[in-house]
Amino acid sequence: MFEEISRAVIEGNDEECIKLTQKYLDEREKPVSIIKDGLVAGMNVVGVRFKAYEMYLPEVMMSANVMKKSMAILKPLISESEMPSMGKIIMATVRGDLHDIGKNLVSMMLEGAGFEIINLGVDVPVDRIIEEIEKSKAGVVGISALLTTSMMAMEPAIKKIKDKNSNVKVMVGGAPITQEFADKIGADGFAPDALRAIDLAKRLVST
Ligand code: B1M
Repeated sequence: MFEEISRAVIEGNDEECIKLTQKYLDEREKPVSIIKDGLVAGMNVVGVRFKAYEMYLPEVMMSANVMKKSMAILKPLISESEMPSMGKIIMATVRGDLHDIGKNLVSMMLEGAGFEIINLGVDVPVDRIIEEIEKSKAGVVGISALLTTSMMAMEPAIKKIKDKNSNVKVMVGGAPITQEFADKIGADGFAPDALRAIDLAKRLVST
């Protein structure tokens, strides 16, 4: 039914995707169905192809952006009960680090998988994260670092977050981060890429 819009997402064709979104709405299709069976289905294919090295990063980012544009049209039309959130996740690049391409890609993919993302940006002080946990009641925090210097700020940040909110789960990622490092600094999980970040986030919200 929604193969055409899935294809538009996979091909990163924003004009086509928006045109089809509007067409389906005119035909009285449910916004939730367009999202789940069209956009998310397309993004799932992108994820699988990315993992299999059949698609590269710029293409994945184009697909995620295309999906975002259609989501902006569809989201205001649906109620919370029609499409319940998978959970809230606060995303931030650690203090001292200005890299955000990977974190934003992970955020977009998580959003596509149904999570509500609160993206705090780059160079984020831990106190800002803690303030947001209290405000949003998010259950998961995702911290990204791309520098071997800034990754050292992760451990004290995690400790402070956990001291204040013992139930909050912290996931980490970024090019220099390894599973071993994540375990050593007390993170609840590590994902090497955006796709595995989705699996990890699903696991963290259910534990
Ligand atoms: Co910078 N930089 N950079 N840089 N930069 C690197 C990281 C570097 C490896 C380049 C190099 O020297 N070869 C190097 C770090 C070396 C080190 O620490 N050992 C470096 C350096 C040194 C610097 C500066 C210090 C340079 C300078 O000014 N002298 C400076 C630092 C500024 C600062 O942060 N304080 C700097 C600045 C910049 C730019 C601003 C110019 C720009 C960033 C623009 C931006 O992000 N808006 C930049 C860029 C683009 C890079 C490279 C080229 C690319 C990074 C990137 O976006 N990769 C990078 C070299 C490289 O990696 N080849 C480099 C693509 C992105 C999709 O991958 O972020 O790894 P990545 O994300 C992946 C996974 O890691 C994972 O999923 C993503 C998708 O698969 N992931 C997560 C990421 N976050 C996750 C979070 C999760 C889970 C998974 O859960 C929470």
